[in-house]
Amino acid sequence: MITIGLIGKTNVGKSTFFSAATLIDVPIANRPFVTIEPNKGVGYVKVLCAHNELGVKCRPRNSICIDKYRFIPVTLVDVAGLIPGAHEGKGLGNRFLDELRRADVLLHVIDASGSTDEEGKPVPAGSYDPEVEIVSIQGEFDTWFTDIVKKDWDKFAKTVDLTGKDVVDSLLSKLSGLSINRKNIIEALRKADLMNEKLTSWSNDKIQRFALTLRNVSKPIVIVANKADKEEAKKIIERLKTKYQYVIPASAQAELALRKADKAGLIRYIPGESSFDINGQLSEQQLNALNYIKQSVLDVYGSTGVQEALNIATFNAGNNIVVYPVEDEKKYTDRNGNVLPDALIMPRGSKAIDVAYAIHTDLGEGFLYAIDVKRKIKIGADYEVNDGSIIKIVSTKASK
Ligand SMILES: Nc1nc2c(ncn2[C@@H]2O[C@H](COP(=O)(O)OP(=O)(O)OP(=O)(O)O)[C@@H](O)[C@H]2O)c(=O)[nH]1
Ligand SMILES: [Mg+2]
Repeated sequence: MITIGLIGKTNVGKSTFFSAATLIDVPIANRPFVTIEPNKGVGYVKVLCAHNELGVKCRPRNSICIDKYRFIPVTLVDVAGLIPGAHEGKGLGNRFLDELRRADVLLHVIDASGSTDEEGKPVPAGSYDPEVEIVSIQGEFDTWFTDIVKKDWDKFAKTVDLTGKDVVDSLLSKLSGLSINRKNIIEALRKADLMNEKLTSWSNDKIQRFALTLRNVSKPIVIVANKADKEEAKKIIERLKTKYQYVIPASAQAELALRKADKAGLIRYIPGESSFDINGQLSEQQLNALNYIKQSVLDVYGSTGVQEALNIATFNAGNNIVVYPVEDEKKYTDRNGNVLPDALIMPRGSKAIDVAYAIHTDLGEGFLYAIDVKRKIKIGADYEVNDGSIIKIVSTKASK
């Protein structure tokens, strides 16, 4: 399962986002440093389910299907808030970032309404420019990451150069546990223009450049412009969109309210949609709250942004695709007759052999060939699978 980490200044709505995405109750309050212990839970990314184009009714096992959509689980991690200077121990410091070592992509939640100052204290909306915190909080994260890369560098570089070990392999094992793969290391070496330089000759600046590039490729960041329900957020979001690649206007509070109302049976709401249906009698207060969400969020931005942020993080920034493995290529089932049972999130560029290993090591080890079910062709280990592919693996070893 891929892991999405939430980072951000304190009191911007990280835990509200976490709770909205996972429906796990966690402490939320309008003051700094409410979260101390990390929260870990399961959220879902949403794709159009393959059952639509096949005209079948699916029976999912590892995921959930609602109407047209397949919801595929991802791990979400919410940690304590950062403030500038956290790496020097300010606020709660940044030691808790260790909880994000395994993150594959980060959501940087900001208070786009500018209603919390540098230290997360409430201030009038629009009176603080959150662009400042984009730079400073990402800087805190980068410092933490760079320190890990730099740790024991001299000794590491000498050993690698002396023994003539493969640089990529050595970096990979030095940084194991940071959810970094071989491709990430090669891309970072290339982008930082350090491909053919001996490690012992890297200056401090070069190590720094490598670390920052590696952070960028291995843990890309999507900005969640939260508290977008407040009027003051509009202008700020427009400006940020012109400067950063991924800026998703969001109201975690609105999503949390809609998901809770749906769970309570008051409304019918599918995460990520632009509207909801009211089920039955609601109090005037409930209707007013829903109306506020409709007018200040859904009608303005088209959704609450929470689902979109998870999707953009996983598929765009994280560069992943969805693959459906099946055992019966005619009926699209597993051996128990479940139609389109699993939806796997795989890195874009994955090959048939990678799909086999992702299902089960045995399938990978005994790989003979595979079938691209939609295209009805036999494929080899090196065949690159597409987004939405349905794949049957034929192996000398059966998966358990
Ligand atoms: N208006 C508005 N308020 C929000 C939104 N999301 C969160 N809040 C409020 O912002 C405050 C902080 O929310 P939290 O989720 O506790 O923030 P956090 O980033 O986890 O904060 P710490 O754990 O204390 O660092 C709470 O009062 C939330 O109700 C939103 O989308 N809109
Ligand atoms: Mg929190």
